Amino acid sequence: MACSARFLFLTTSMVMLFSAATAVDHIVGGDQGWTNPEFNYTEWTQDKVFQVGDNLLFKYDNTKHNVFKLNSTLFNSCSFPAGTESLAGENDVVHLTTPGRKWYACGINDHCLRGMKFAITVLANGPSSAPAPPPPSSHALSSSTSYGPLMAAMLAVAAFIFA
Ligand SMILES: [Cu+2]
Repeated sequence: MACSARFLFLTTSMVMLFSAATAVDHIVGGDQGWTNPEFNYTEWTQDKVFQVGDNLLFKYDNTKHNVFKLNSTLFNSCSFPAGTESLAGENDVVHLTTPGRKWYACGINDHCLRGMKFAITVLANGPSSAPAPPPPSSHALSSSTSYGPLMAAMLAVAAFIFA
């Protein structure tokens, strides 16, 4: 018993470490896919970590379901006004490119009201997303004066890139 618990812990830790280091494809709803208005998609999100770089994979029949990205107000009321962004296909891949709260729902019939909806919080992707810019100022000061204009130009370019 203790042995299997330890093994489980070890496995879970390894999975968590692995997922922290690599982009993850999250199949929305797991084995259910994006097909079942009775499935609890909110519950599905609860043991998951979503990070910038990960993908959401919506697997569904586009004659029966669709996917809307909503804001919190529309999400809470299951409203799909014209102009709201809907994904087109049958196996839609959503690239999570920015951190923050995201809301998704099915806009067919009353699926959203029945629970075919979920919200996630996308986390910034760890330390690699915020690399400390190299400290060029100290380097520039230590370099010889003849490199001054070149350094200034490089600094300007760096400032432009990192702005
Ligand atoms: Cu649906």
